[in-house]
Amino acid sequence: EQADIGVVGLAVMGQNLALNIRDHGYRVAVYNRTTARTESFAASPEANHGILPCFSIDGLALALKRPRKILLMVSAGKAVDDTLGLLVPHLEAGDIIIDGGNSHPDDTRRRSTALSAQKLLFVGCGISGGEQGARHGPSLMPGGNPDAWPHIRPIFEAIAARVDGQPCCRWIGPQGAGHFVKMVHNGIEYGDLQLIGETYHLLRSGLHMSPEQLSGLFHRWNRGPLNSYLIDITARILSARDDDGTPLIDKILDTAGQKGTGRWTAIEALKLNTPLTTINEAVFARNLSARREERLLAAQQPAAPLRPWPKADEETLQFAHDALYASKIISYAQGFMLLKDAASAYDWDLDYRGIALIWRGGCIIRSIFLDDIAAAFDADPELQSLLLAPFFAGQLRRAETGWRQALTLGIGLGIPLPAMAASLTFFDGYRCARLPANLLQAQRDFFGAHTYERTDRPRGTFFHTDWDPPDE
Ligand code: NBP
Repeated sequence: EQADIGVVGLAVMGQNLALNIRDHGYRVAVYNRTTARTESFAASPEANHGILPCFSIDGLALALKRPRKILLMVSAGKAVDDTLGLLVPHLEAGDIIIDGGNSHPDDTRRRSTALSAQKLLFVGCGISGGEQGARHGPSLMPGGNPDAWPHIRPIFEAIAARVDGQPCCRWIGPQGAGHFVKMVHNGIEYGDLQLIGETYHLLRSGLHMSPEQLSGLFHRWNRGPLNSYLIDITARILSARDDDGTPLIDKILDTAGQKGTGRWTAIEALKLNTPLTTINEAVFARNLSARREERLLAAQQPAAPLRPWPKADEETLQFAHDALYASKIISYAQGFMLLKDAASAYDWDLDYRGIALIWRGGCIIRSIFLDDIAAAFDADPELQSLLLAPFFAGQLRRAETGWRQALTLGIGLGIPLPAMAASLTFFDGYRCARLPANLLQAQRDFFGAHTYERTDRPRGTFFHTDWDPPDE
């Protein structure tokens, strides 16, 4: 009996997705470049039925029902091109290849165009949720050739996470749209992690709260508007103890790793002129954390005395809460702003409400907050920015005082809060009816004759002043 779908690449993600698909009643053919991996997977107790190991590409092609559906779960980048190069000669018109890795959206666009010329249907699918998501229900963001969607939809909707009975899987758009949305999801994840980290830093190093106390606080916050997977795991991490009974968190080295999807998000924002300040600061903060030796040298430099520590009273904790919540609103507003800018640059018709809904399950950024975002787009599908939605505008108004207080506290105590500060200054800039760009335009006109527009003349009329006439 032929298989319904093939999975190529049997590392963590490929194995778990193959098992997840099998559990929904599909027969799955599997192939991996290194045969030993295929053998050990096929021999594992979990793979004892419905999994068909293949040891060559042509064997895989023969094992699949037509049109063939092949899910690639290999390392992003060159491995995808190498694998496509080997696969394509064994496929025929109408066959479907889905790249489920974290590929760059530009690569997906390129592959999509090249493969459609060969009459193959290429899909770039963002898959979120890591190992657990892959096994029990990921969030799926498929995009690419829309003709592929009816063929893969039943399988994808079956294996996806579900929230309120709805699968966390929607067709995103053509070409690289699915991978773009996944990339922004990862960028938002960077922002969330950094904002939680800054809050922890302020309270742990600034106010000397113990990991135990902080665990309790995060558990408490998890019952409010911050309720999310990341707040939950933070609370659990902070209560974990090392073998000697002391808090494990205090022993973990403070240098962050990264695989690059946050950096891609930052770069795409720069390319599209999107002011994605919170996520960009989150990327920079990881870069700074990685320079540990340099930081240790700098830490030995004499410093100005700081004002004494205030107490961690309920009011101060509320400031920290409000700063985290408000900054998170800004970060998501900027993330959706980037999606909108990409949609207009690439001519995609993105469903912003749908995107918020599919991030509610399976994803690392899953939270009740995403329901509020979906509701905002539901109330106004043309919504220009989340910051203009009455709900979020109201939440920011309520949080604003505490947000400013928390940042003032951080500055006073010498605790770096780059993403929170970037969020607040973005908020202030976004609401500013008159920015100092008038002076900037004058300066540009002064040194480069770049011209300027005037407040008292129609837009589109450009003026130049001879700022520095030679002395008579
Ligand atoms: P890895 O990203 O670690 O990739 C390992 C797989 O790629 C193995 O099957 C390996 O085959 C194959 N591969 C490589 Br490397 N080079 C190859 C080549 N030139 N030709 C053919 N196969 C090649 O696996 P993963 O962690 O399961 O992730 C798979 C994808 O899913 C990645 O794009 C990743 O970014 C994405 N993703 C991962 C997670 C996660 O939590 N891990 C979450 C979401 C998305 P071999 O056995 O022969 O070396």
